[in-house]
Amino acid sequence: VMMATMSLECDAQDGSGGLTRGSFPEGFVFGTASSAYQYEGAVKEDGRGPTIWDKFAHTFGKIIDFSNADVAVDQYHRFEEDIQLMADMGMDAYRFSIAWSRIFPNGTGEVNQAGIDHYNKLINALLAKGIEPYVTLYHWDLPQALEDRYTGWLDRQIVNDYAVYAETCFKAFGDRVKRWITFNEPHTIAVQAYDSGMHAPGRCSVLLHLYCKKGNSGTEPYTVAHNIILSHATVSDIYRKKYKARQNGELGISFDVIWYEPMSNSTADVQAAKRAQEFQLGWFADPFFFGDYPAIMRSRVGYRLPKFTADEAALVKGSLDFMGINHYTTFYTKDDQSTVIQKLLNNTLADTATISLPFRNGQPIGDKANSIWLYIVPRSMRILMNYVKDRYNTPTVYITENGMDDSNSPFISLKDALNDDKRIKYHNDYITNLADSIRLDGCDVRGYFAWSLLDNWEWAAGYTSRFGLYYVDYKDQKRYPKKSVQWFKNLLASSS
Ligand code: PSG
Repeated sequence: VMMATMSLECDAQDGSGGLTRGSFPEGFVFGTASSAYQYEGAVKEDGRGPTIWDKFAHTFGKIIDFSNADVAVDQYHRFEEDIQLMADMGMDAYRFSIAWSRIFPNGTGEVNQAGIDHYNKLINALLAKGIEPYVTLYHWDLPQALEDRYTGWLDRQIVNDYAVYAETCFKAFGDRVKRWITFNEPHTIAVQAYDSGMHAPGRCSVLLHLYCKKGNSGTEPYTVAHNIILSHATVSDIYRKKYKARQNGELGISFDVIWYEPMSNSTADVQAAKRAQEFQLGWFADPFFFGDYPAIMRSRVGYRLPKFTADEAALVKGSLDFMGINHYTTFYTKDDQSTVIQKLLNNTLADTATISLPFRNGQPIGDKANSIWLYIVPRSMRILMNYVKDRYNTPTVYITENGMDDSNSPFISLKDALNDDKRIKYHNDYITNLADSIRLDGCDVRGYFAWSLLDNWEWAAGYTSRFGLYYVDYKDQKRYPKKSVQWFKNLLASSS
C-alpha cells in the first residue's frame, strides 16, 4: 500500500502523470477562470455602481466570515502581474467576467467610459501575451439599481436591459473577444438566490421565511430561469444578426452540473438520479436543444413552470453555440416521495422528489475537499461528458470550471498551504477522464479552465475557501505559486 501511494504522489509531482498536450486534440485550450466580484475589488472606483452582491455581502449574517469583496484580490489594479502569472504557466486562455455595473452603473442609461477603458486594457494585455479572453457577461453581480427598480431577474424587463448591456459589450470588445459566456450557472442563480436564499439577492420562502424576508421558493426560481433563458436567446439573435458576420465569435452558457449517481440499483433510485439531472442541467439546457423544459418538469411543476410561446421557443432553440460546463462534484441520489418534505419546503428540491447526499452506508462518495459540497469523484467527468454527448447530440463543450478548495486556516503554515498534492491529483484525475471522453468516446470538448488562478472570495463562504493555483496572502496581496502551478507548467510545456 505504501509503495502504491508513493508512486501515485511521484506521478503527481513530476507533472501530468502521463498526460501531455498530445492527450488532447490540436487546438485544445487550457486556461483558468475567475469572476469580477470575486477578484476585482475597487468596488467604488472609476464610477462602478453598486451590485446586489455588494449589498448582500454587507448584510449581517449572510457571509460566514463576515467578509466582503470590497478589496478581494485587487485584480482591478494587479491584472498585469496576474496575466504574467498565466503567461509563465503557458496558459492559452483566461475566463473572466465583466461587471455590468462598471459599464452601466445604474444598470441602464449612459455608458461609463472608465469601465469600458478598464476592460479594454485587460483584454489588450491578455492578447499581448498571447492569451485568449473568454468573457462571461453575467457572473451574478446584478446592478443594484435594477433590483430596486423592478426586482431584477423576476421581471421580464430585464431581458431588454440585459440585451442593451450585452450589445454594448459586443460593440466595445467584440473585435477581440471571440468566446462569450452570457451567463454563469443559471441553475445556481435560480436555486441559491431564489430558493435557498444563500446567494444575492437572498430571496426564499423555505422554513416559513425564517432566513429570507421575501421570496417564494416554489415559483421565483422558475420565473428567474425563464427570464435568463429568454435573455440569452435574445442576445444570441442580436449577435447573429448584427455582429457575427464581422466578429465571427460564439456564444455559450456555463452550466453548473453535479453528477448524480443512483443511491441503489432500485428502479426508483435510478429514476430519481435521472430526474435530479433533468431538474438541474435539463431545466436550463433542454430549451436550447429541444425548445422546451423536460417533460418531467412540466408534469411535476405544473402551472408554476412558465411556458414558451411558439415564437419564443423558436428563438431559444438553437441559440447556443457551445455548452460551458462547470463540474466539480458527485452525489448519490435517492427517490423521495415523502410529502412531509414537500409540504415543509415547497421548493424546487421538493419538486424533484429526490434527495442527494455525499454518503452511502456511512461511506463518503469520494475524498472531500474543503467545501461541504465538494467530494472528489474524477470518473464522473467522463460519465458526464458522455451523458451530454448522448442527450444533446455531441454538442461543442468547454469545461469552463473545475477545481477544488483547501480551507483557509490560521493554523496552516504558508509552506504547507503551497504543498497542494491533493489539488494536483484532483486536476490530473479529472483531466485524464476528460481526455478519455474525447479520445475514446468521441465527445467534442474543446477546452478546460481550472477554477481558479488565485485564491479568491468564495461568495457566502467568504475567504474561508482557497481554490487558487496561486496562494494569496490577503494582508499584502502577494501571490505565491502552489505546487500545482509547476504541474500545470509541465503539462502545458509538453509536446503534442
Ligand atoms: C459550483 C458547483 C457547485 C456549487 C457551487 C458552484 N456544486 O457542485 O454544488 S459555484 C461556481 C462559481 C464560482 C465559484 C466556484 C467554486 O461559478 O464563482 O467560486 O464554482 O464554488
